[in-house]
Amino acid sequence: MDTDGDGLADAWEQQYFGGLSANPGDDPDGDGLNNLREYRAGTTPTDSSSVLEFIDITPILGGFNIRWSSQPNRKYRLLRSAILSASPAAYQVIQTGLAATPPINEVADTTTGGAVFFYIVDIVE
Ligand SMILES: [Ca+2]
Ligand SMILES: [Ca+2]
Repeated sequence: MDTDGDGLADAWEQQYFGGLSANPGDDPDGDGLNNLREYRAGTTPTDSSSVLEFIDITPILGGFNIRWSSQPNRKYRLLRSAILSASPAAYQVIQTGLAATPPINEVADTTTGGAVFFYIVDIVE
């Protein structure tokens, strides 16, 4: 239920903020994820150490091994671009529907052909 229609479930707002006054665009813990993204990622909006982020991206034969922090009951997709400044919409989806294996998800992208890429990890559901 989302009675104030801000995209944040009432129970979630109550749990972390004690009411329905949380704004989806605010980032009260200053970790770079706003409340809406914390809600979707399953991270804690009042704890800056709880965040969706890459842990490391390590060169391997034919590409990179990519690890990120994950939360239960989520699915992720991995995108990449050869151009860091490309808009997220221009990033290419490499894999999607990746089921969470908390606390860490790991994917080997061995399709880079030796090129350097920049990666984005995103929530599918
Ligand atoms: Ca935050
Ligand atoms: Ca957080």
